[in-house]
Amino acid sequence: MSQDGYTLNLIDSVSTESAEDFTFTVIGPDGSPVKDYEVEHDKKLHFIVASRDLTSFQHLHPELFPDGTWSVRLKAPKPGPYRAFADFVPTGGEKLTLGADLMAGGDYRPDPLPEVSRTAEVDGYTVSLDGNLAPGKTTKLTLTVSKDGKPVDDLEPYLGAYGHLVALRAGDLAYLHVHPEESDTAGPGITFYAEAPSRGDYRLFLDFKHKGEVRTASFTAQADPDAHAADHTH
Ligand SMILES: [Cu+2]
Repeated sequence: MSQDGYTLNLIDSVSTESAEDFTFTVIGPDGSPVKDYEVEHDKKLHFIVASRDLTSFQHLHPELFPDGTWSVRLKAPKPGPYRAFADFVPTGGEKLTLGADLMAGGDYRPDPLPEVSRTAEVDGYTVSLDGNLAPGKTTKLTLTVSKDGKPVDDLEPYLGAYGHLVALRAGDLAYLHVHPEESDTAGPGITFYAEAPSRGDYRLFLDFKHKGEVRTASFTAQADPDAHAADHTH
């Protein structure tokens, strides 16, 4: 929840009934809310809310008020525990990802983690995953979008790239660092570099934009110790 003297401070609770204003602050090393942020991937802050069982994922862009309060409309799709992540760069500081837990009241029925799969379907799109995560190594992942059996080569830029990938470890929801490869082709393949912290199961969420709409394709993947490290350094 805290890193380098910064803390994610969730203020509101979340409801399963209706979308409500959800507010939070990032408390800085001086004890007051951070008001100045660098723009990264087109936004000052990326807010991810995932259910503990990893069957629900929301990637949101809250509004910043001058006093350092962030606000976004938020609804939980079902009761139970969630983890929220704020991904940002405070002005003059380093990139941070802070997490905090929140709970949607009601009867919690966790769903099992979906089976490991190399393809995901969303709204008539098929997204296929090439490459493997590997514990302790950076590897290359390529996601390829098609529709009705045809490659989609007119993806639209979203957050400064042709796709945005978030990867979370099953169980503790550890957040992986993923970097898009700079590309000037608009699909059908979108390449990322990711490093898994350990063996185990992970859930990958790819946001991509086509014909004006952002969709999310979700995959369960296992970190493979035998996968080859990518020839790519950060
Ligand atoms: Cu974002």
